[in-house]
This record gives sequence, structure tokens and C-alpha cells, in this order.
Amino acid sequence: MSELEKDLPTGEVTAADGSYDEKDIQVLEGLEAVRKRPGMYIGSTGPRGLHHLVYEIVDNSIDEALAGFCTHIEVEVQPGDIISVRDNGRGIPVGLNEKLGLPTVTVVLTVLHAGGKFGGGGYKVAGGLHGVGSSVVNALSQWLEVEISREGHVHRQRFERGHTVTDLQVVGDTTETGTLVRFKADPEIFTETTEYDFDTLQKRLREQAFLNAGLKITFTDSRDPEKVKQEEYCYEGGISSFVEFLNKTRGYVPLHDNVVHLTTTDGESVAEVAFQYNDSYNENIISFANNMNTVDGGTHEIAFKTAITRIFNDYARRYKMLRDNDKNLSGEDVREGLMAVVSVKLEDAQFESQTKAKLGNTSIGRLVNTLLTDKLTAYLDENPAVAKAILEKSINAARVREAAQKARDSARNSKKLSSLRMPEKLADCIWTDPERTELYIVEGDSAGGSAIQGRDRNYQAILSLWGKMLNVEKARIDKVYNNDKLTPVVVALGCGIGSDFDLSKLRYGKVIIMADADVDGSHICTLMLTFFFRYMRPLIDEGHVYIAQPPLYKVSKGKQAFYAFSDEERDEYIAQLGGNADIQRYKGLGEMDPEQLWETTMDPAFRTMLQVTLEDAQQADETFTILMGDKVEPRKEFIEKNAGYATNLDI
Ligand code: 0RA
Repeated sequence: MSELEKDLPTGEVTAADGSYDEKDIQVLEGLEAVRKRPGMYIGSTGPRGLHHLVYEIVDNSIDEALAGFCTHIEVEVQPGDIISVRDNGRGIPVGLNEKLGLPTVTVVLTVLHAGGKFGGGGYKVAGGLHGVGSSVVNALSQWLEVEISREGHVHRQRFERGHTVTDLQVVGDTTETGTLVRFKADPEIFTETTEYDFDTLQKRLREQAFLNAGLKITFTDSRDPEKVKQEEYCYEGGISSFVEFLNKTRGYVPLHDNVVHLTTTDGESVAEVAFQYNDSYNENIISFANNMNTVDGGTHEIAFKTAITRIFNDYARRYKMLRDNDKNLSGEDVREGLMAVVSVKLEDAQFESQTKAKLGNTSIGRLVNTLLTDKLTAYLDENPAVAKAILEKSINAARVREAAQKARDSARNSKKLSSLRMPEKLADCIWTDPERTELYIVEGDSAGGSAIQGRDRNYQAILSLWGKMLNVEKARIDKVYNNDKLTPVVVALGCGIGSDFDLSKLRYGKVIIMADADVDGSHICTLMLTFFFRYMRPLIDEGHVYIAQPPLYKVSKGKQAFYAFSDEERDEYIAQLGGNADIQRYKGLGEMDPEQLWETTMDPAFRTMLQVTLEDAQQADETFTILMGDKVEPRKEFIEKNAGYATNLDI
């Protein structure tokens, strides 16, 4: 008998006739498997997996909206981090499921892979972390309650850790229809935290409102009864509104008034794109397949890029903006300053890549291509001012690119970047095997000195940076190449930048940013991450970038001493030492002597490091754009919003 069966009070999950048969055992084994290997179903049991529970439940309501029966979804985070998701759809069916002899809703919540996706209609999402079903959420919840309004009654059922604890009961009458799911993530599974992050949920819910034009999503955070936050997202413009929102929040100025919004369908498939160019040098294409963010792109995104490159080149030739002797605009030229959302819906979506966030269906690529060929060409012919604004920017980008190429070639010729002479500020290590070596990028000379003395010089190299870093946002790539702060980083890593980047030449397997635990330090981190994100993306993709975590305090009494990495930890140690402890606060890395720095931050046996994910880097890139971009308004907004966190933000 399995553990789960042993726990189960007899007769609680049983068929309608009271027998405890084969099917029930299958049900139990299914949910037991989810609790045994939660990572297989929700990716992780960290904060990402935790938030995934919410997305899973909300997605079911969105499917009901896609099917045309639901107009409003209310999501609330209640005290104790309880999630409540209510929709005004048809309500999950409550009648008996023939095969299992249980109410359909019970089957949906207790049988693996019997999610709300059955019964036809809607778009099935195959693979990935998506669409694993409500039963997975149920299995991973300390408790879950469902309340369904349909057929004149309110029906309720409760589960604990996936076990049915009450039968589906009628608890009242109603004239409405809809589904309410409330659950508490199980702290036994989510051992790290069961606390939700407002911004993460807000971003996702708003995104879903943009992707489903006209759908109203209300988001409430009532965890602190004194400060209840409530927001409502409803966008009649759909992904056009999304593009406007993205330009506005990043502080970009649009180059043309209206967002270009094109849609087409082919049978069950829908392809939709919206874009608006802005005055920045960045390219932003966000793509979705069946409302799921395809961060690794795929056929729809590739088709979009290829099509706009071709169509803008054709237009430029046709209207003599490019002469016969001019080279074609490159894809990068055409995408400079582009803010775009590509959204496709299709049956049997195929997801590829390690993260299952890359769309593989070739037919949808063809549909996107047809959409742009037919409709963008016509749009540009009818809106010559828009075409002109975009092409002037692209043609200028091509000129700059050619100039940068020349600068690069000359830099190469003078053997600046490719020379083997390592930067002066690099204290290299002895070993050369990148599987074992690490590069610490350290802010400031005094911290650099401590790191050099404290390190294990066999495999730890130290590169000291000093002074203010280059503002990458304002700089163009040609300036980055000849910059005296970034060049040492590029040379030390050995793998070039931008289109020349070659990961196989990387000289150190771990690239560790070590900065003070203060606002300036986090600023340096943001700058470095932004630089890596823009110019050395594979370094982040392949998990080579880390952030060192130096302690904030040393708490000591007599011969005992502890390092504390947070205020809470400090207070714990003080208590542990019986109060009256000596507290040393490290204002900077430079205040630590070499042994302390080694012990706390550099010794692989004891140190904690954060491995930087693409999302962190993207976040840094966004923060950086807000902090450093030359648009004043959003910067002010950002500082006001974060005033509580950083009082000495010096920008
Ligand atoms: C299958 C069939 C029907 C509704 C649903 C699923 C449904 C599922 C969820 C999950 C969250 N909210 C939901 N709302 C509806 C409808 C069957 C019918 O009434 O004919």
C-alpha cells in the first residue's frame, strides 16, 4: 500500500457506489506522483513553481473566456497567501462522469491530465509546463476548495493535499454561473516560500488581459487588511494596447501615432501582430502561442522577423529610398527601435527547446508570413508617412552598423581586441581549464586588492573595475568596442561581443560579479548584467554568470563570530549569543580583510552565489533602461515607486 493510501481515511475517495476500485487507486497514484516529483509538473518548487499554481488555475478561466462564456476573472491573494480565482463562466460541470462514477469537477481536480481542456473547444496546449491541469495544483495544495454556481445551485467540495475530504455538496441556490477556486500552496512542498510576489502576478495578469481583448481581470492583494491593493485590467485594444503600454512604461517616444495591428485566421489558427517603432535603439519582440509567452521564440517569431525584413526592403526599393547600389537593410537594421507583440493561437501547439518555450509548428510560421505579406504591404502603401518614419530609422541604423563594422575591423587590425595581452587590472589564475576557473569582476581597487590576496590563485582570477561604468543605454555598439571600462572585461573573457561572440573561447567557466551590498553595488550589477544581456547573451543563457553574496554584518562575542547576510540573520545571531554582541557592519567589500572575504564570499565550500537567469538579466535591462535612458518621466516614476527602498539613489 502506498503512503498516500495509508493516509487516506477509508471511503473518502470512492466511486459513487461506494466501492474502492482500481480507478481510485490510479487516481491516488497519479496525485502521489505529483507530490513525489513536483518539479516534473510545475518546473520547480521555488517561487516560480509557486506562481505557476496561480497561472494554472487562471488559465482554466481564460480558456472559458476563449470559449466565449466568461467575461470577468477575479484573482485575489488573501491573508495567509491564499489564492482565490473566480470567473463568471459556465461553471465546471458537476454531473456524474460515467467512467469514474464521480462528479466531473471531482475528476478534473483529482485525475492527472483530466484538466479543463476536455470537451472540445479552446486551444490545447501541448508540452511545456502549461496545461498540466488543476489536479496538479490540487495535489500540491495544503487544501483546495471549489465552489461552482450552475444549474440553479451553488456546489462545493474540499480537498486536502489532493485527497477528497468532502463530497460535492449543494450549499445554496443561485441564478448565476461561474467557478471559484481557493487554495493554499502546501508548505511541505514549497519549502522555500509560499509567499506570492505582487509584481510577478500583476505582470502576468495584465499580460493575459492584453492577450485577450475585452476580458476583464481584477487583481486584489488583501494580505495586509490595512493596505488592500486592487487593480483592474481590461483592454479593448488587445495587443495594440500592449504595445502602447510597453513603449510608454519604458519611456520610449513612438515614431508614428498608430500601432500597426494585423490579424488573420486560417481554419482554427489565428495569427496576430501589433507593432510600433520608437526612438530607442533596442529591439523588443514579445511572442506568444496560445497565450503562453514563447521566450525562446520559434516559427511565429522567425516568420515575423523574416517577413518584415523582406517587406521593408521591398518597399524601400520600390520607392527609391534604397538605391540600386545600396545593400539590403539587415534584419537588425529593420528591428532597431521596434516594439512588437506576436500572438498566435493554434491547435496542437508543439513546444521545443529546453525550457519548452519555443514554438515548433511550421504551418503557423506560414500564416504569419502570409499575414504580413498581404496586410503589411497594403498598410504601408496606404500609410506612407509611417513607412517613411520607420525606414529612415532603419537606413540610419544600417549606416551606423557599417561604420561600426569599419571601427571593429580597424580595432582588429591594430590587434587591440584580439591581442593576447591581458588587461593590467586582471590578476589571472594559474589553471587554464574553463571547467574549473572563475573570474571575479570586482568593483573598486581596494576590494580588488582584498580579493587578490584572499583568492585561491590556482583557479580564481580577479578583474578590478574602477570609476563609473559606461552608460550602455546611451552608447552605441561602436562606442562599446572602444570603451576603456568594458574592453578589459571583453578581453579577459576572451570571447568577443555582439555578432562576433564565441562562447567556445570563454576563458573562465564562472563569471562572478562581486559588488558592495548597497545601492551603488546593485547599480554596478545592473550595468554589468545589461552589458552581458545586450552583447554577450549566450554567457547568460548557458548559466555562466553569477552574483557574489558578501555578508552585511559580522556579529561576535568573545571567541564566537558569525557572518550575517541580512538584518534578520544578524538579529538571530545576536539573540543566539545572548545579546550584547559586537556588531561590525560592512559598508563595502573593501572593509573586509582578505581572509574574511575568502571565508564569506569566495570559498566555494561556504559561499552563496546567485546564478543569473535570462529573466534577471532582462529585468536588469528593463531597470537599466528606466534608470539610464534619456527620457526623464519614467525615471522619476521609478524613483518615486522605489523611494522606500533606496533613499540615497544617486542618479
Ligand atoms: C468543461 C466544460 C464546461 C466548462 C468547463 C470545462 C469549465 C472549466 C473551468 C475551469 C475554471 N473555470 C471553468 N469554467 C468552465 C462546460 C460544459 C457545459 O456547460 O456545457
